[in-house]
Amino acid sequence: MLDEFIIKRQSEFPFASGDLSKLLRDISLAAKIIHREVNKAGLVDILGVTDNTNVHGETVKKLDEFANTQLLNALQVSGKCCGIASEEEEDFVVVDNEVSKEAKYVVLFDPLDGSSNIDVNVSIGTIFSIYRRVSESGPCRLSDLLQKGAKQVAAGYIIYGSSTMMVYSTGHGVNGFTLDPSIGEFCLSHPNIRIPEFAKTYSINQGQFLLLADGLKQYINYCQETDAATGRPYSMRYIGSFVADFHRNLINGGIFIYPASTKNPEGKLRLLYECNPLAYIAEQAGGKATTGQERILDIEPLTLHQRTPIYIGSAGMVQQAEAFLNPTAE
Ligand code: AHM
Ligand code: MG
Repeated sequence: MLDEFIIKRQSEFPFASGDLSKLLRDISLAAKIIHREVNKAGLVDILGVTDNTNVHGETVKKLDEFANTQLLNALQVSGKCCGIASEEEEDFVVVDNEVSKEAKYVVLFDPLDGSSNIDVNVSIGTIFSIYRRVSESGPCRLSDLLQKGAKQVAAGYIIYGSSTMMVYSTGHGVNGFTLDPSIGEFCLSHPNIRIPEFAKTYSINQGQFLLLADGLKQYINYCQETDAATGRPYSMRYIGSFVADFHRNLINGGIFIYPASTKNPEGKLRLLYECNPLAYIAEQAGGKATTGQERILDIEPLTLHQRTPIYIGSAGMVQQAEAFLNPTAE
């Protein structure tokens, strides 16, 4: 069970206070509530929703707003976090209540990633990232949240797919837990996940091909060429939910790319809420995550909502893609 696993891991660190464990358990609890709503999303129409009001006269929230509220509530009452930043909130939230006085962590999250898939019954996910605050005391400041990804003390995601899974790391490998809905518990199903060095899947929104840099176009052409020795052509798999595309590639191997393009010169995905946590998981599983030029976890963030291009997944495949992007690099 997830709770037992978290507590067991904590007892392996003699000076651990249990605060990080509590945060992880709070996030997993919010995830169960989000799971419940995601699973009945299709019923909303049957239950007679009109003008955003359900049969009980309550306002029906969009699922991503619902997920955001659940996580904010869980973290605000946890007492273990002094600041929160969410992809859904313009500014960060200072948690300054009785129970949070000694809190030394900050949490950042994308409450429900893959929003275009919410209404069409395709996998979506929650992504989270935890840091130790850098300011000594008082209310949390922006600088506590603007830390480079290498400083994360834990990160993970919950995928709401054919089953719901929580995958996370506290810097000692990656473990995956599947929710057993009959008992309402996450059970350890994927211990010590390692991502294969090479695989035969690439994931990119290929509809944007003409907007891409020449080096990346050449890499995509390479993926499509026939070559028995390397198993090409590779298969292209793209769900349009970062969590779901990443999760598949984490388990089976592959590369996911959301690049810079003439349409999105900075890429699309957010550094703090999406790229850093999944880069942390990728590295902890033996994979790699870069912008095409530099390691994602080394980027010093300047703003909460900044974007970055990302190449993430099997280490050998990310290196190979980089070689096409930077042909003169050693
Ligand atoms: P969102 O935060 O609005 O859901 O956008 C992020 C999503 C990612 O999950 C996914 O990888 C990407 O957008 C897909 O974008 P595109 O439709 O441009 O391929
Ligand atoms: Mg998102």
